[in-house]
Amino acid sequence: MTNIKTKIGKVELTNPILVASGTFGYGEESDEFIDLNQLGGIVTKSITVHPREGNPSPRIVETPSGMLNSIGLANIGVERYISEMLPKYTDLDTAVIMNIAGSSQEEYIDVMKRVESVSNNLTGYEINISCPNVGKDGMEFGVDCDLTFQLTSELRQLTEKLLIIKLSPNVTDIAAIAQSAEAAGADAVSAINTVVGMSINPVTRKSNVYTKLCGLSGPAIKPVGVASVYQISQSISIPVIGIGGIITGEDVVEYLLAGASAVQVGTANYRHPAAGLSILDEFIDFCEKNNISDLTELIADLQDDS
Ligand code: RRO
Repeated sequence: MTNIKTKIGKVELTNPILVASGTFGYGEESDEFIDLNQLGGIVTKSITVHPREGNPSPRIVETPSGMLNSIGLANIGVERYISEMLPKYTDLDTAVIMNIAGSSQEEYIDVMKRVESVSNNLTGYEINISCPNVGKDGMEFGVDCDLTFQLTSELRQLTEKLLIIKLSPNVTDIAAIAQSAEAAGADAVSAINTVVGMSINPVTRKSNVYTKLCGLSGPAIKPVGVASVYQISQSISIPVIGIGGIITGEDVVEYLLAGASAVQVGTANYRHPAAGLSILDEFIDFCEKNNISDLTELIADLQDDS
């Protein structure tokens, strides 16, 4: 049997498959379709200080091998997250990671302070500095090394829990942003958030999504995700969590070979909320068929031609 445990910072995950923020609600919606405890972890939907309705519809459209979204950070706000969601996580036996978003440094800090001030059993935080759909503000951190450094440093001072910075592919040099997160004390980075995309109806000449520009996810972006993980993992020493278009066990292997220590399954959850577990089964099968005794054998083990 392959040892599929993996470490992110101080935290050991029972397996490398997590579900990605924004594709799995707050975790509790899917518990009748899937045994959540079999996942390596759950990353919950982005939370802001105040509740948000999100963008007007249409806000999701299918594309070849993927989908576009412009949800616009619809969420229940931190106070309801604390009172309604955190208590539900106390019975779970898997890592629960809270994703936080904001439009200013103060907002991220405010959310984290409120959560840190109550007793909870969260494993850690994923900081969303990469939302493509809320105007310029949400992206400012993710495209700027200094802002990433400042925000990460501030948040590092507020928590001893796992601190993961989620990166945007919509930048010139994703590895440089990852280096800033590492220098400021992040435990890990996750990559990638969605790729900016657009879809137009040729007959009506209108955008198929209300905001016009939106975020592309699914298998269409897997090569972008794998390349980003590769570039990042060559540049930093903290773990990288790979995200983007994972739908099979072999996709997981690909991300690990590029340098990821774990992965998040996103768009595949829309096909079936238990996608993460079938991907996990396929991953285990692959490891056993290929005589891999420990998952760490795969991490960053990309071979050269010669
Ligand atoms: O809510 C969204 O529109 C959204 C977010 Br916060 C994000 O991080 N990535 C994305 O594709 N959509």
